[in-house]
Amino acid sequence: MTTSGHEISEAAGFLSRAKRVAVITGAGISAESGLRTFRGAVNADLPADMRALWKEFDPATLATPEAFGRDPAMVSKWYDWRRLGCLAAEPNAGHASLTGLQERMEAGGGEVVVLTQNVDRLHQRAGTRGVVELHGTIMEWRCTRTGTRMTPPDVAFEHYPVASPYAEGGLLRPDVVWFGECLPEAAVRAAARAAATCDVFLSVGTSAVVYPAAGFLLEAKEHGAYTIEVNPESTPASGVVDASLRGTASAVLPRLLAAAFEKGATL
Ligand code: BJW
Repeated sequence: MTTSGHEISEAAGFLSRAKRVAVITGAGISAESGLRTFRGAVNADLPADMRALWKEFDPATLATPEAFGRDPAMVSKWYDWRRLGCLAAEPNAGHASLTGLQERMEAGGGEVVVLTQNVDRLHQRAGTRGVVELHGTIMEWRCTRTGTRMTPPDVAFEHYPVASPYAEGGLLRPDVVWFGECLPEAAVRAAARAAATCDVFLSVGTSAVVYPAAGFLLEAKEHGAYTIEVNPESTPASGVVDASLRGTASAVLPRLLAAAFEKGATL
């Protein structure tokens, strides 16, 4: 089901009057850049290699510190494969819309903070500034001994696991947040502040099941923000938000923002 013009128009009205907007994004916003989501329904229109990652791979054997401890070669190789996929991907109209919203609102004295669970850096490549990376980034790797971060070259590592150049016996691991690991403190602080102070909170392309990230929408709502979800499927957030806009990010965001820009005000 696709969202109606009336729903878009009402949400756009709130957006056009907002001074501060917080946006949380998930894997769905990058799906149209060719990157696989983790969960979600299998879309029959998609080729098999675009199926949700957790339908083909087991998160417990790949996305936990214990998995890396057990089999660092396999985990590193899998993440390096995904890193190369991110490098090959291009931002899409969904990412570009959020950059446009940020530029337009900042020009009018407003603020847009993009909180992302994505590790792919596509928001930054689309020109969004100050992106808060809640789950780190696959584009940087860090030494297991010293914590030193580095940006790998644009080609696959030669051997797995990857020996750290920074400490004897250390390994390089992707600088992402695995299950059971804490999110970066500064990112959590920035997200909590954005959620507590925004007038509109927009949730785009996330299944809203992974915490603490999924909690920021609830915090924003408790603080009185108008909440909007953009997702082709329903999620646990759908029953909570003020506007649930059904459709893909690249279809809905340009429509929503065009309607908001038309309504003017601070935008
Ligand atoms: C489109 C679309 C299109 C498709 N347009 N949309 C409270 C309750 C229960 C459990 C917990 C809790 N608090 C903490 C936990 C434990 C755990 C957790 O949340 N588990 C739940 C899954 C049950 N959380 C953690 O462990 C976190 N750490 C933590 O809490 O630390 C404190 C602590 C420490 C020790 C002990 C206890 C507490 C860390 C979470 C780390 C998540 N890491 C991953 C992997 C990152 C690295 C990698 O890339 O591999 O992050 S898991 C994976 O899920 C990834 C994502 O960022 C994250 C969220 O997924 P996302 O982005 O929502 O994607 P999908 O695929 O789920 O959804 C895509 C959506 O897009 C779908 O809805 C589609 O419909 C939609 N879509 N096409 C728009 N074109």
